[in-house]
Amino acid sequence: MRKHAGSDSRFRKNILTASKNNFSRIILALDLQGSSQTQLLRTGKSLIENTASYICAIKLGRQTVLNLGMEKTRTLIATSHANELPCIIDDKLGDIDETNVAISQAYFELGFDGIIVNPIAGWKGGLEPVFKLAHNAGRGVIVLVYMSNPGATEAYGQLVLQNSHRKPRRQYEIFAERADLWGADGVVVGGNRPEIVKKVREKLHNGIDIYSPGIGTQGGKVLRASDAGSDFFIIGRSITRSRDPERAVQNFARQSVS
Ligand code: 3DU
Repeated sequence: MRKHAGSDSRFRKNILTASKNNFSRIILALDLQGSSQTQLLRTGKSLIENTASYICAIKLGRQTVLNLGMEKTRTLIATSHANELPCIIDDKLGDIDETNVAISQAYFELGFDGIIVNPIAGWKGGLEPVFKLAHNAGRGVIVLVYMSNPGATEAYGQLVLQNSHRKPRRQYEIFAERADLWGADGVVVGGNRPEIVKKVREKLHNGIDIYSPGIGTQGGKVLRASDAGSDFFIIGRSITRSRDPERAVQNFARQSVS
């Protein structure tokens, strides 16, 4: 397959600018659930406002959009932008092309700056138009390469025999190569798997950033992931459920740029 042009997207510039301005490589994962839409919006806004100076982006889980509804999601994204923070939707998108395009278009119209996709859909008739749509609009595409949950070994870690290779290889290595080939803006690798982060880092040739969830509540450590090659750290509950989210995020931020 021909190599696709890497993106020089506005998304990548904006996240780097926010990261430099705030001395932080922390992305706040806002997973809002469990109360009324009005209360969820209030909670989300206050979490953004209390942590904005110590993070470089916001990531909303799909459940946040479903629970908030479209209009309040738009308001939350606007709050993120008012604090000069890009906002990523964690959809793990992986359907056929037309469905993928319809979903990503709706997200981009809401104001999202980047989207997380699942490479299992493949390029042709799968993710190709999502990359085109995103990159034409200066948005980012981040590809799942290895998740953080224990069961991720079942698929991302499985051995795969491809026609083009004699020896079986791990699924995640193939996904990392695809992300490189497709011109992704980033890949997701669980930060609680530093040994995998290291291997993925070696596979990425286009300055593609590694985004690592799985820090804090799921057992990963910023410093270990960072030493292994993670660029950004996606952190939710250890901040949002802390008694003092501002202090929690400050600590993570300090570690993320040390
Ligand atoms: O465990 P935390 O509360 O810090 O949240 C991590 C976030 O990152 C959460 O939104 C989850 O859906 C997402 N995520 C993973 O935790 C692991 C992955 O492999 C991919 C996304």
